[in-house]
Order: sequence, then structure tokens, then C-alpha cells
Amino acid sequence: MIKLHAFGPAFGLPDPSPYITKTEVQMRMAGLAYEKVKGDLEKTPKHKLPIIEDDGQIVADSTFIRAHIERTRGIDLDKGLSLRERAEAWAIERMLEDHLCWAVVHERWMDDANFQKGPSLFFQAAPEHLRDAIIKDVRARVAVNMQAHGIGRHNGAERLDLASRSLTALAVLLGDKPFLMGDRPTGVDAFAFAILAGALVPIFDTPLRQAVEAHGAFVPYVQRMAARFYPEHAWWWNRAAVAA
Ligand SMILES: N[C@@H](CCC(=O)N[C@@H](CS)C(=O)NCC(=O)O)C(=O)O
Repeated sequence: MIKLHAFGPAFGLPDPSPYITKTEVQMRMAGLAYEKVKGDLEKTPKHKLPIIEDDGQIVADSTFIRAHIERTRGIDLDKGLSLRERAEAWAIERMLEDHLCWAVVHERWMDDANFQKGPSLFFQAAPEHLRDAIIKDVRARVAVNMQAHGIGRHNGAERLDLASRSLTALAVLLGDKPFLMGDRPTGVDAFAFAILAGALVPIFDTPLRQAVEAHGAFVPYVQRMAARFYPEHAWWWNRAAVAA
């Protein structure tokens, strides 16, 4: 059985990494059985998660994982889409993974209050006398990556402006359809769902979350995807309903 190496639930999400969530949703879309195991970044070929192990073969990177499962299982997650629609789906996915996601990660890691409520919790298992130094080191590496990407060179208003443009583009492309490419979910919905759910996490009180909420179609879209692909997960909107 395929092993999916993941971080595990955090911030009310099935996984804090939208790339891991993308892969998990795509495995579920494909109807594949898999076992989710705790990943160790130090043991991954690209120092990134997700990776999968399939019959002794390690596949790293969510896009290559998708290609691998489609090729080896004879599955097409974009079945029924025209060439033009497939091109649009790829372009949407790149906008979300290589652009919007960086703004979301910046909010979580670079904003002190959000970092304390969120990513700092990843380091609770570190020995106490080393914890602060480890946190400082990892956070500095994230800051370097933000600079290298470019998102880290903008001020908050500029980052929000860029992220908002992507959100508006995504909202226009979604329109009033239930899923991005039509009546049924296809491959691109996996990351779109993952990054929108990640941006909506209530513990992070950010302008980016408000920008997502301002598009009326996104919350129902996330809930539709969650109901279909993570019915077992205790989403915050369900918990709020239970508590009320
Ligand atoms: N292109 C990769 C991106 C994966 C990625 O950025 N994963 C992050 C977590 S969200 C990670 O493992 N970061 C660890 C690091 O950069 O050291 C994919 O699609 O799988």
C-alpha cells in the first residue's frame, strides 16, 4: 500500500501543508488506499513533504506524486477536460502553488503573533534548552526562502494586493460552478481547496483571511470539498455548530 509521509493534523486542518493536503485529496479522488505516516524532512530527497513510498519507490513533490499515481494506476484526474481546460487547470494550480501559497506561508511564519499561535507549536518536542535556537534557525531559513521567492521583499499592503489579485482571478474562474472546472472535482481542486482552507484557519487573524472570506463563493467551495474528501475531519465550522 502507498505510504504518504505527512506532518499530521494542525491548526484545525488535516495537515498544515497545502501540498500534503493536495496529495491526500488526489489519492482520495483516485480512490487509492494509502497509509499516512509521520514524515521526517531530514529523510526526504528534497527536504520537502509530501513524499510517497510506493512499492519501495520514493516519489517526492506533490506534482510528481500525482503524475506517478496517474501513470501507474491508469488514472486521469482531469478526465473529461479538453486540452484548453487542462492548460487552464495547470495555470491556475501554478498561480496558487507558486504565488498565493507564499503569501499564506508568509502570514503564518513571518508575523510574530501568528507564528506564536501556529508554527511555533511544531517545535514543542524539541529539547527545551535548544528550542529557542532551533526556532530562530528554522524561521531564519523560512525568511531567506521568502526573500529568494520575492514575496518577502514586499510590505504587508503589497503582499495583500498581490494575493488579492490571485484570489479575484480564482473567484472569477470558479464563478458559480461547484468545482473549478465544472460539475465535478478535478486535479486542480485539490490544491485550490487546500490553500483556501489554509488561508481561512480562524486562529490566524489576517487580512488575507478576510480577503478570502470577502469572496462569497470560497467558503461554500471549501465546505463542499471538505464534505466530499474529509468527512471524518472535525472542521472548525462543524465544531462551532456542535458547540452552539
Ligand atoms: N513543490 C513541493 C512543495 C512542497 C513544500 O513546500 N513543502 C513544505 C511544507 S508546506 C516543506 O516541506 N518545507 C520544508 C522545507 O522547505 O525545509 C510540492 O509540491 O510538493
